[in-house]
Amino acid sequence: MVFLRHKIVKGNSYTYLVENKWNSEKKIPLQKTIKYLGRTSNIMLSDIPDKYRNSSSVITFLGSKKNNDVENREKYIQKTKKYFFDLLIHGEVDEVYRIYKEFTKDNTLPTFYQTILRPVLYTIGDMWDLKKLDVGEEHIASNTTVRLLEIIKKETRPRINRKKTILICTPYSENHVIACLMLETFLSIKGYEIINLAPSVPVKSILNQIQSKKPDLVLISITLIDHLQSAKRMIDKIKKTKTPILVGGQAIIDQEKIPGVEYIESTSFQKVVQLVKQVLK
Ligand code: B12
Repeated sequence: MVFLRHKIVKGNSYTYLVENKWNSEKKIPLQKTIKYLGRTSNIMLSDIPDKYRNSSSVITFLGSKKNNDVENREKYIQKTKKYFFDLLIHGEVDEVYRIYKEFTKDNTLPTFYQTILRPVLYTIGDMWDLKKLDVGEEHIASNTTVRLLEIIKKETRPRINRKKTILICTPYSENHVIACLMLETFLSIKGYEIINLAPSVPVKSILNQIQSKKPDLVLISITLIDHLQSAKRMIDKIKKTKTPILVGGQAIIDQEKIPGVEYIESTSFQKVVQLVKQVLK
């Protein structure tokens, strides 16, 4: 395993690529400097020997704020996505979690969702559609993602300070739950109390929850165009409770909208939070 060691000399930071090895005879870790990389702020991908470029500490460093080089960041994002894709389709949940933790040392949770997780899932979907990925691999990937999101949910300390409750749901038969889990973790960090009913619960149960918990807003995520009709029926019933509704997801793009309901076609979490605030004002 390699890592980067930074040394401060006269106020400047200099970096070394160091290898950590286990000495089984002495039962102690041994560290060996592989390469002096120079000024921390000037390090480029090309400074790292080929063999170590895929190492997670190198990938993390190149994407961190310590190294602002745009080209490096782009390469870092591409590499992380590629690595993440492989990990997801192989169900490597521990490594997936480790990469998420490293990435979010220098990046926010929505950045992780927007630049890594969502694009990788879109790629997985496209590859499945083109028959370049087996349905089993797609299922492993989505199950691994759900596991990761459950861990993120447990770890995020919700700041329930806005005293507003948001109910998240999908239309009946909609089994795509990942966007709802992302919204749940993201909005609970923003201070909202979340009731997540996704995926696919009967409308009656949603109405029961609305009656008993009185949420201030209902978020509906629709992924499949086939579910637009059932979503419409569901929305008509929820509208009668006078609870504001915000609808999003891949299925609504360029589709006819129901009057009296807010829609969001953007995938940006910033836009989501803006609109949520606006609706809840
Ligand atoms: C994982 C996955 C599955 C998993 C879902 C598992 C799970 N636990 O969620 C399984 C294997 C079950 C599955 C099944 C199916 N799937 Co699928 N699936 C996917 C995949 C690969 C990822 C979905 C995902 O999580 N994306 C990531 C999320 C975060 O992105 P997102 O939904 O766009 O959400 C973002 C925004 O849209 C927004 N947003 C979303 N909802 C909302 C709501 C609100 C209120 C707001 C504010 C914002 C918002 O915020 C999110 C963050 O930016 C997609 C590929 C893709 N393009 O997404 C295919 C995909 C969606 N599936 C597809 C298909 C066809 C199916 C099946 C019909 C396949 C089949 N024949 O069985 C079934 C249908 C199941 C059902 N009844 O729902 C197609 C849909 C094609 C279409 N245009 O209709 C896709 C696009 C794959 C493809 N390229 O062809 N799938």
